[in-house]
Amino acid sequence: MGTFKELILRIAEDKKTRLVLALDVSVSLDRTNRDKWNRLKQDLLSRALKILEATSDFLVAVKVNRHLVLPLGLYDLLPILIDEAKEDGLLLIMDAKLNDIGYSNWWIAHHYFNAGFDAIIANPFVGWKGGLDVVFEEAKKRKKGVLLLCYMSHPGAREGYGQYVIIDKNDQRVTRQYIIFAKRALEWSADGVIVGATAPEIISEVKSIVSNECLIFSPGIGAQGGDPRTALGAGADFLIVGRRIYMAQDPRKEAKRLYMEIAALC
Ligand code: OMP
Repeated sequence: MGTFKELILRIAEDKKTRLVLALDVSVSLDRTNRDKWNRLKQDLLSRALKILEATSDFLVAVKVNRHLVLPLGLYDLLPILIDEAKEDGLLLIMDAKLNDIGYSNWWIAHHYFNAGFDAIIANPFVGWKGGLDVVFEEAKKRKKGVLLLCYMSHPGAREGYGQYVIIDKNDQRVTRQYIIFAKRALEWSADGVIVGATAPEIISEVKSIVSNECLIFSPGIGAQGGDPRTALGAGADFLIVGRRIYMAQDPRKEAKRLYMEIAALC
């Protein structure tokens, strides 16, 4: 069994695809309607499984966010979906955006890895010592992947990920926060970084730093305005796509359309 990076590249090569589905379907569970909970949760699981079945031919991985984990439950109904994705030969990425002290981060990552996730997304803002060090150790021990946020896809990303940081107090030299994060991803041996497809010029800058050592995953295609051609052209290795696929009239058709578009570009 290889590392997460090796596995995802192998699947990408075998299936000729670079598409990660963000399976963010969800449901509102109202405490006053507790009787309905089980039915609504079962309906949500069926919906998610249907989308997975329709699109899995075109995917390398499925990214799950709390939209789905919270209503389905990590050790309740979610394992059914995880097993199905694994049977389809897909990897599972947990979008946890880990952002806490090490002890808490460790437990959160430990649970997601135990539940079957192959990689987890973390926020480098919390730093190494007593922050993400234990997550990387746990991941390494279990051959799991860690992907670091580098520059997010929403407009407000510039306020944090895009801020200027003084790197030398004496001569007031500055750099951008995402440059520091890209270098940190290399230093920490992260499997990948997340850079929004909405910022292709930043994808290029990050690519020039991480080269092929660290994979670039780009969300923000479609619903957030990013474009597959521009993101891949700038250096993204994988595209993370949610609403454009699962909200489409025909998710299979939409996933296939993206798959063909990617195939023509890679
Ligand atoms: P769509 O906008 O529906 O395609 O979904 C994008 C998915 O990627 C969602 O699950 C977001 O939470 C996630 N995401 C971003 O949209 N932007 C980011 O900068 C980072 C992520 C992420 O970490 O996956």
